[in-house]
Amino acid sequence: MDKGLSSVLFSVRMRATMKIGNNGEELHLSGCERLVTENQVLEVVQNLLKRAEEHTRGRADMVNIQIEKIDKSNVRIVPALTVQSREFPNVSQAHADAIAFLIETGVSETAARKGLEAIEQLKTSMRGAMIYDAASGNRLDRLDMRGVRLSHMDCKDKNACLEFLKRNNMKSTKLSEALVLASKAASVENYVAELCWSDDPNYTTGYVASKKFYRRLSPMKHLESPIGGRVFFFKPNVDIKATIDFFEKEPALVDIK
Ligand code: PML
Repeated sequence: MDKGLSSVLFSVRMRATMKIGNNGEELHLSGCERLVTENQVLEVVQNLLKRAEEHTRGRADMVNIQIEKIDKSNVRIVPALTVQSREFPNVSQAHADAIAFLIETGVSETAARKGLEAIEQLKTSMRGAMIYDAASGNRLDRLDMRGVRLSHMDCKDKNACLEFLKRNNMKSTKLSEALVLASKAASVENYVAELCWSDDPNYTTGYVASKKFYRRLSPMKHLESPIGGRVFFFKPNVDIKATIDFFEKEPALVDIK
């Protein structure tokens, strides 16, 4: 790796899996993305390894860490979505609010309900997200459990990001990581909305996002449920290959204030 070049950043990506069942089927446990300067790479790798080992759903059998040099001039700066929060007495009321929000952003009721059911009906965690047509509710990405994984992204200013988490009373980085991901996704052409909740059995807050807002909703699932996932809704005329390329390959730093 080149030394001392301020014109480069490093994308550090971690993915952890565990083996389940008699035939050792691979279950996605956790994944995380950072975009950092060269002198931060080692520390970030250590943190990501620790995180893979300490996942609430179990201990990883395989951890894959990829480090890739990125030319800073290719990195896009993306504004963070505006955060809102709503709490409900139960999951069905939170889901009703999610559906209403999706419809307001331009997702059809059919597509909104199909997206919600798609997450509810998952049997295990998916590595990536599903992409749905916001009008018909048909799935547009490859129809498998891999889904589409957003990659090459981070907060633009790490201190501002820590301040933001403090202001929101968050001990974990789940909120800032999800906000980075949602903001990068929302910046792409033909994006309409997103629906997501975590597969962490101890974490019941999820969110819906539009081109402007990131609305946190609680509870989006029952405590101890290991089922969570992510659905993006796009306009029917979306170029799905270009969108997946953007999600997976284009580096972005999100300006969280
Ligand atoms: C995930 O683990 O990818 C989903 C995280 C959801 C975070 C919701 C929030 O706290 O805003």
